[in-house]
Amino acid sequence: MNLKPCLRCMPLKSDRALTSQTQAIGTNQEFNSATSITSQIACVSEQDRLVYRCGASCKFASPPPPAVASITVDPSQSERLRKSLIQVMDHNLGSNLESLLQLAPLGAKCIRDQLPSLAMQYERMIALEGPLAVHATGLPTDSTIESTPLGDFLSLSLASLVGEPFQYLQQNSGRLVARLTPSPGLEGKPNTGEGSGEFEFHTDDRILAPSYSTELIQLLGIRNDSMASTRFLTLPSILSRLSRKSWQTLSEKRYLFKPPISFGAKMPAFSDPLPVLWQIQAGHWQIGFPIFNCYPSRTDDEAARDALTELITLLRKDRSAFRFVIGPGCLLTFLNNHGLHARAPFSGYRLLLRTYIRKDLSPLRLKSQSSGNVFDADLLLS
Ligand SMILES: O=C(O)CCC(=O)C(=O)O
Ligand SMILES: [Fe+2]
Repeated sequence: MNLKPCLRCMPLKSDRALTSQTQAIGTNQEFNSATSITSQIACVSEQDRLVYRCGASCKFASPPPPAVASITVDPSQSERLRKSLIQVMDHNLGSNLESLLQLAPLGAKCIRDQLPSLAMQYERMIALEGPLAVHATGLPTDSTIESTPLGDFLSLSLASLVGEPFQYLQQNSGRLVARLTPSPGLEGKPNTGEGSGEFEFHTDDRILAPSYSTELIQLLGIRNDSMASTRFLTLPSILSRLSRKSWQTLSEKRYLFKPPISFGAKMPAFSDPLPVLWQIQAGHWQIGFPIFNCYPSRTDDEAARDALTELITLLRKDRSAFRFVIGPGCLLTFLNNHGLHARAPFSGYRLLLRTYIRKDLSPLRLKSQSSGNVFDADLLLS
């Protein structure tokens, strides 16, 4: 049989490559029907991860791991972890975030010892060798909402399993572990973590270059009275439904992005022209796309507008995203640029602790000429 390279083995390079790929592989519907005819050149969708096989030489022949790793922490494990984290914190002079950050490697050791599967999934996720998201329930939580030292310490310790936590000065009062709850005056506002209106599909902080923005977004639930849900839609699931033409257009520098509300009003009105989709290496795609803050860079670029409309329509119709209620003791951590996330509108009290995590903060430190873990986003632009 004449085996053709699969989609991931032959990444998009030029219009010519695009045409031959389209001929070789056809539409996504055809991927599925091809599966039943031959498994040799099959491109199958397993849950929402795409598995492409183009024969024995295919680099991607082994099935990928599940998109979301789910971990249930039982009450005795949770209690043990609470005690050991509190014991570490007792060595601390105060519960301010700077001193908790110093102790985070010790907290990470407690997690590694007591919840090894959670630690392992974090490591695999950030290495891009495992799930795109990790979901855990039953983690120890604080009993009050005014002060959350245990949640703060757990957040920093989890971050320290795989890298460093960080924050931007302009967001959430520059608090390293952001407290996501409606801010006075912003209640009901859509498309911001500081409001309670619907937060549509997005990645965080597209306005900043990928080397200055977060790799992981970690959300730890403290309270969620109306059980508002958070959705995560993986990039493979999006790409499997996007036309090849729009995929190509969206991967070109033809879009402008507005900064998020949470960055305040001092930012420039728009980014330079950027793509929505890009490759970090051949066949490994990433996405940076706040659905509510993206525009074609030229008003006469109809192809860019059509591709954007196709993507937005697909997302607004989506019923396949993973859905989580991040209640007390629930953790959802995902790769920012490997999917889109969204949150339903809600009423009642809700508090999540959000931590941004990168393997390495040196690009931000170098660019902003600052040390520490909180960065002035203005210095990271351009
Ligand atoms: O509140 C949530 O569930 C998600 C919040 C969010 O997406 C954000 O703050 O960027
Ligand atoms: Fe977000």
